[in-house]
Amino acid sequence: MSFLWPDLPPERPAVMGILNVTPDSFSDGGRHSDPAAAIAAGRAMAAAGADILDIGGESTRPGARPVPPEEECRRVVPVIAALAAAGHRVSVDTRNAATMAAALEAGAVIVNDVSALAHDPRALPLVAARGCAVVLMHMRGTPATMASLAHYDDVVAEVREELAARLAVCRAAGLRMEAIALDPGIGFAKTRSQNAALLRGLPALAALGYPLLVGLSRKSLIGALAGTGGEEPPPGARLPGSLAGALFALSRGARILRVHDVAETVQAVRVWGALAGPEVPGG
Ligand code: HH2
Repeated sequence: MSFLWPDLPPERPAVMGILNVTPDSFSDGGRHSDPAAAIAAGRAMAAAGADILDIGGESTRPGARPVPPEEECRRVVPVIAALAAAGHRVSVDTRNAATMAAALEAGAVIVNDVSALAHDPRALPLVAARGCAVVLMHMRGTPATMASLAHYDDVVAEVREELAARLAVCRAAGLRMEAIALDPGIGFAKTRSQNAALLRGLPALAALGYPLLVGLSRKSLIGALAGTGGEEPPPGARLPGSLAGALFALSRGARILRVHDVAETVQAVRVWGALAGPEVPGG
């Protein structure tokens, strides 16, 4: 299947910068809650090399409280409109069809839904009608209930089966299949060891034939793997571990990395790509 995401470079991995316009996101909550600060942060990410700006107005951290779509739109639409008007490729991180519609209207070109278009029954027909690009992420339950649903005999096989089932539903609903990217949903209804198993098992998910997006930036898996003697670095101190995890994900077939630290990731990806590619540039 060819990769038809809105004109992303085919020859190198893509970097998606995370811009949460929320008071409560696990890592950057409250940093960009005023639109001007969020727009400036988005411009800075684009200047640092982000291929996509992923704008969200609802935290999906474990136990987070749902945000009504009206409030979510109030948070994200002005930011999306300004960044899309400035020529940046914008995705909207939402589970709500009303927010998707308003975001697409404001210039977003990708819908990133942690529920794989299952949370809101109007989301699937909306994305099918618009023909926009979409990220289908694996999760069980909701951010409020997912922690109790992390039971798998074989996490890689079951996540693959559940994503394949979602793909079948999307196909039947008339989605543009070449505009879909899949995401294992690191940290969503998985324990830390299940998250690690999924990263190792990415080739089995890539075999479904869709580009893989991976989001592990600053997540608790990184804290756990980086920690020593029971002490884990807090989210803001997880950059080195996040870069190591990102490069590992690329080596296992990830195509798009969803990250907080754009400039650092772009540099790491560039070096990794040059070394892993056929020739080292520069002679
Ligand atoms: N992770 C988060 C949110 N959205 N979307 C995709 N496709 N993949 C992910 O792994 C993913 C996601 C959670 O991270 P973050 O946005 O930094 O935090 P919060 O949900 O607290 O806003």
